[in-house]
Amino acid sequence: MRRILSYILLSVIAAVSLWAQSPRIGVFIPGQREGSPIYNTMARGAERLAAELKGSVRIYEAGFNQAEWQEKLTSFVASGKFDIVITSNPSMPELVNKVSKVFPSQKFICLDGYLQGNPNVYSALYNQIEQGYITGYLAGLVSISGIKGTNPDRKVGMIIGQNYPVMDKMIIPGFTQGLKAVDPSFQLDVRVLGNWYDAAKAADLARSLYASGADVILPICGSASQGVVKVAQESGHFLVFFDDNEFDRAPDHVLACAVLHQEDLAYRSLKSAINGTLPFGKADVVGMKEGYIEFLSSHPSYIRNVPEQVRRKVDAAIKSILSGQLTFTVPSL
Ligand code: RBF
Repeated sequence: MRRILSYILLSVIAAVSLWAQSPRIGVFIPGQREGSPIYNTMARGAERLAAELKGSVRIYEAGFNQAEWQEKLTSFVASGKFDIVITSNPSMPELVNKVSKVFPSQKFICLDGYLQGNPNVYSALYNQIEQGYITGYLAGLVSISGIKGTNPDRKVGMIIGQNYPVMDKMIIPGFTQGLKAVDPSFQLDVRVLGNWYDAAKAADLARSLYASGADVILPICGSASQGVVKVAQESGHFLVFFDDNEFDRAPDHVLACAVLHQEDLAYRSLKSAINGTLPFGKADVVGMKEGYIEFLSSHPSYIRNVPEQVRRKVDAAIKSILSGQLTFTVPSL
């Protein structure tokens, strides 16, 4: 009996340490990696950790048909090949929660999403109000600055892939609050693309927005943003970006970029999952103070394109967020 018990114990220890030594990571991308930095950086974080620990990583792109995601996630998990599955976007926690009920021994990490209380799921939501506020504040200040490419209309645009709770309750309100901190009469014109890939349609929406008096557009539409960049370049207008450093795509037209440090968040949360220290069941909210949202205020394009008095005001706003003077309450989603 004692021999059997010690055999079982040894096998368990072997299995646990095997996981710790060479973890098998599954990355479920709800969309395509190409053209969506938020997915690419998640995959990079997983690849970095797998290389470091000599583990394996499988990256699965589920494509743009959202009706298929739950089934695809189910087959991905059913393969039983992964010690941990990581995914990203605010719609995934709900699907993961369902799939988790069917595979109760599978551990999940949901980035850019919020789910509390499932003992097999850890989630981390970005405080998108901060990212929205800073880019909105900058866009508003440049729009009224009178520099070439701006006009006196108090109008700024957004092109979004689709509406979803984080967009409607955090990103749009944060961006609007930033604009209105410059001048309460600012109007935000939001156009909905209906998908995350149609660059030609996004270009049409951008043309129409710029023609209606918007001088700055924030595109949050995945790889379709290529169409918006093209139109900004052709028509001599401005863009601000979320998620990643996008200056090189149009150095004279991209005014500013806020970035999400999703690669680090993926790397660190996977690493602590593997070390057994990730608080599964918990939902974190991360933002500027935690170092996961950053405004790229020292990039040469930013310094060249944005007048100094604007940059000084934006720096002050960032300082007040970091010091806790300016805070944004995260709504329930
Ligand atoms: N962002 C992208 O960059 N590419 C995508 O393909 C993409 N697909 C999304 C699908 C759904 C259902 C939702 C809710 C969000 C999606 N996002 C996508 C937006 C992303 O989660 C995030 O809100 C923005 O990138 C802003 O940080």
